[in-house]
Amino acid sequence: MNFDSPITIALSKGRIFKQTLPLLAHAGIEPVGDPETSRKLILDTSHSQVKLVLIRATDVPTYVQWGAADLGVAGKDVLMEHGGEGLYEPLDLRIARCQMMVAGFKDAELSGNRLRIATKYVNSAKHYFAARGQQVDLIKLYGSMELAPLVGLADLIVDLVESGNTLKANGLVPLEHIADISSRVVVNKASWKMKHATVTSLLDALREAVGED
Ligand code: PRT
Ligand code: MG
Repeated sequence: MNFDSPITIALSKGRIFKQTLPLLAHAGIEPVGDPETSRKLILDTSHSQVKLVLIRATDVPTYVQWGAADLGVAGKDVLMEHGGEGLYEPLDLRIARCQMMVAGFKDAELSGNRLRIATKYVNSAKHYFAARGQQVDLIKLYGSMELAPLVGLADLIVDLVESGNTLKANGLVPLEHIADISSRVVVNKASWKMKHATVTSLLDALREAVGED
């Protein structure tokens, strides 16, 4: 692949990194060294024009929005919270898939007003309940949402569900589907214009790797 411009790609460690690697490899981009064991935050790749930066999943849209990375890979959940300002979202990589759900005890009340909802996804939860004309109190948490109903902190939670095992282990069930989640490529709007040829050829290679021709 021929890249005219240097490109920085923002990724988060963990499932997004692992599942993006084979797609990048299809574009001829492989990290130098073992990123999972290295503490380096900026990785060179087999392609002299391409660098990877490894950051928290929730920070990916911010880095790309401000042009600290030209593009990145982020979960739709993270993008819905961020709002998408300053970003294009041209490609669904169909990786790291799960569902955003309302969850709680099996017999939980879903319709009343002033329900307390604990979640990391306050914007998504706010929109979801507002669209149903329901007023709810949102409690922002940064993790372990499943605990909230068990200790009486909240009536319901909004969280990501993959196998359902985490909910089950805590005596909870998925109650309502909010959104299908997968990871998307996001591109900085200025990079899209200034580095158009390079961004386009990278996107083409990724699109081919995903199998969406
Ligand atoms: O973990 P860390 O705090 O470092 O950051 P992060 O949680 O943002 O990163 P990571 O790597 O865990 O998640 C990155 C992205 O993966 C998310 O933004 C989602 O788009 C996507 N993804 C896909 C998931 C899941 N599946 C998932 N199952 N992210 C989180 N989970 C969690 C979920 O929150 C719940 O705690 O796994 C648990 C449920 O899994 P099951 O299989 O028990 O249902
Ligand atoms: Mg996590």
